[in-house]
Amino acid sequence: MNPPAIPREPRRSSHSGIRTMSTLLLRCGLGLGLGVALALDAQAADPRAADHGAHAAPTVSAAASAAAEMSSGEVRRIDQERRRITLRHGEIRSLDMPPMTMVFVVKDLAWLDRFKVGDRVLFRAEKIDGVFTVTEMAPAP
Ligand SMILES: [Cu+2]
Repeated sequence: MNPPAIPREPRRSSHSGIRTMSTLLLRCGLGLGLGVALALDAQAADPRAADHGAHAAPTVSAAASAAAEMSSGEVRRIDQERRRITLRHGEIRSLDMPPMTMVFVVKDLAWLDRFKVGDRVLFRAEKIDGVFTVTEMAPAP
């Protein structure tokens, strides 16, 4: 809630300026809406082109940054009931952690079925609500 404006000469002229501006913005918005509608039509006509435009670049950069943050480890113990996995891991730079063996909570319970004791893995660990959590996990290449 704004306090009522005190009417003064300089303000009055700027107020009319603002009104003109919002009219322009409104027109501009309508123009954009039309533009988006046309773009959507174009994508519908050629779904292959739209797919490349929308996904190619983000997928590459996401994969690259994920690989950079993955740490290597070996599964030492699996605890289905408590949703935990014990990993002997290498350095985890994002957590400033030296190599050690420790327990993590896993984000995806399916990993506890997929991986077995002795498996070598690449994983990403994050501290979520104060709990070290494996948020990504894959077999080591
Ligand atoms: Cu650790």
